[in-house]
Amino acid sequence: MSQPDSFYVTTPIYYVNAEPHIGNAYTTVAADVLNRYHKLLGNQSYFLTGTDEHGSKVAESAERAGLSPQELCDKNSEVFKNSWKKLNIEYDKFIRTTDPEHEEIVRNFIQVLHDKKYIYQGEYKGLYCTGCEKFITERELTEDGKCPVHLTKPQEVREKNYFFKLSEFLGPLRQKIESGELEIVPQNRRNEVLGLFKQNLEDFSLSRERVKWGVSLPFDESQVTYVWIDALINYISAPKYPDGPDFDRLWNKSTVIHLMAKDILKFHCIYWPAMLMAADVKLPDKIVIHGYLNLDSQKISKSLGNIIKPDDMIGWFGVDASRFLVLNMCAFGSDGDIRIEDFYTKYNADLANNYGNLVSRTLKMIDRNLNGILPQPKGGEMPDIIKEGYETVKRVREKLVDVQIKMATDEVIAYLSKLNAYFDENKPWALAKEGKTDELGEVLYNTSYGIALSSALLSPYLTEKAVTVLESLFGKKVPSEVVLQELGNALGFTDKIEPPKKNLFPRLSMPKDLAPKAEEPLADNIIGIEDFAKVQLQVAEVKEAEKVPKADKLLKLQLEIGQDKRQIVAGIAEFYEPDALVGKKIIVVTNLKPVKLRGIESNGMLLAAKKKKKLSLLTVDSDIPTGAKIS
Ligand code: ME8
Repeated sequence: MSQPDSFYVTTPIYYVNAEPHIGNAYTTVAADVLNRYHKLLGNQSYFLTGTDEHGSKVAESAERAGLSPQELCDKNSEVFKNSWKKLNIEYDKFIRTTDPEHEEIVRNFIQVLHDKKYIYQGEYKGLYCTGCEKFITERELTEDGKCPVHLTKPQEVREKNYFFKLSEFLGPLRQKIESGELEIVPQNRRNEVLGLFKQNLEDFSLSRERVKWGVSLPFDESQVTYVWIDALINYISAPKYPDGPDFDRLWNKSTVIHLMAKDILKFHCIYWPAMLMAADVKLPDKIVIHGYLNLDSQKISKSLGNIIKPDDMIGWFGVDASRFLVLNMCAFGSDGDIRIEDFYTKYNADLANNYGNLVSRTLKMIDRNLNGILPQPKGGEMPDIIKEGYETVKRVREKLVDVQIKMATDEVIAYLSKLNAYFDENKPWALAKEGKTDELGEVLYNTSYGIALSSALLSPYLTEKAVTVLESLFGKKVPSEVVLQELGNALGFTDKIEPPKKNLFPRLSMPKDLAPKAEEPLADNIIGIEDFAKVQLQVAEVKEAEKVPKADKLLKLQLEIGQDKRQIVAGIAEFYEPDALVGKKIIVVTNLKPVKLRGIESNGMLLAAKKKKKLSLLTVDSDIPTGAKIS
């Protein structure tokens, strides 16, 4: 299949309610690397990212910060831009959904759907999670009724809304996904999307009555466009749907690739293409869905507050290595559990040893033993190690067609390992000692050739350091794509090769304050807080108390615990008269399995301190309502 030569790569547009974290950086670096790879391999590529600025989530954050929604958006979209700048992200356009041009295009697009009669009015009732900015079903909730992502209780919402006739497009859309006309990768996510068609996919509401911070509907100004619909339209508003000068080139004539994590798959793989079909607009070509970066097995997310910021990474490893590491800890498509020490291990293995050290050893030997001059190859067949380099370029290209970014990188790293082995097996230091200058020149030329190819292939990540290496080898700035265009030819290295002034990637050890705290060995009788948290303790008031007949030690107590009434049987008759207990506030374990004592049900256990022949009930030292929990 011949590849089109023009690509249009997008990331999700991120909510501005908080700062970017490495989860957002993951997708953005992936898109940036993909965009740079396309160009490196001789194609045209355009890269769009931006911020999602409407909706109740942003409005609520603004209110908490004492700002107007627009002020918060202006401030935080800059934070995103700055973070991306620090990470050397080179986007072509940064779209904001509060851009007036975007807002106008949202209204135009919705009007088209309305004119084509794909929008109707209805009433919406459901559970809404503000964190997700979406309705969630009872089935999706956790056991205690919370959103599984944000661990907050959703709100019950009932309002008049406008609905999109999704049902009309489900059949044709499914067919487009099955036939690969709309390609969803990787395969397991495609299957997940196809699985959604078997569930009850209903027409969805595309407007909101309660929400004020949004783009008003063109045919009913009392409602705003649902933030998700507003956001999805960014992909066509950026090239100015329907007839802006770039629309045809970027949307219709390019391979459109949307990148995102699995959280927003339904919006992108079902709602968005269905809306485009309704408006007679071409569909995206490829939807690429990656997994989550997890920290301690929990998704890194703003709402959960367990974030690593891009700045943290840059502080630990510098820009180039951060770009490399954030993307290459796990297969693109799978979830990756991050431990910070794994970043250090990978940094040292791939960048410090495999790449940086090889560059340094090779260039130093050329400088010292060959006066900085590599001999031209004798001609004839290319040596295997260089042919292997060409094969690597080919394999990288193949992996990128499937947007298997990590696999593409692994090809380069594997090639660098072979190059290191070639260097070590040929012992250039011994050749130098023995005065075998021709052979030495050949080994160092071949290694430098491999380094040049690897640097070109790593340059989408190592935007600064790979360029420095190429500059050392060629004596001037040589774009990576030019190096790759020379495949099959001898490379014209400079006649004054100098080793980089500074160690490219010095070995690093993890600072002590980042190391996970060693767990204290627990004595046999020590429990963790999670064990204690299993016991539910509450304040109760004794309403009635009486002796249990024929049992000297037992009292039967009737308790009030908040709204709850309970009976317990306690072995305190030797220490308390029943009447003295009435009105007392005591502490009770309220999640004990009920038991029967002398045939009487006891539904809880009171707490008391006991030593020798003394017993004292635990109580509270100020007036607090019954039912109050103890922690
Ligand atoms: O969903 N691992 O914005 P958002 C990997 N505004 N990727 C992660 C991640 C993690 N732990 N956490 C976030 C929205 N991401 C909408 C999008 S698009 C029309 C509207 C990345 O700020 C990943 O790409 O919540 C995910 O899909 C996106 O951030 C969600 O960003």
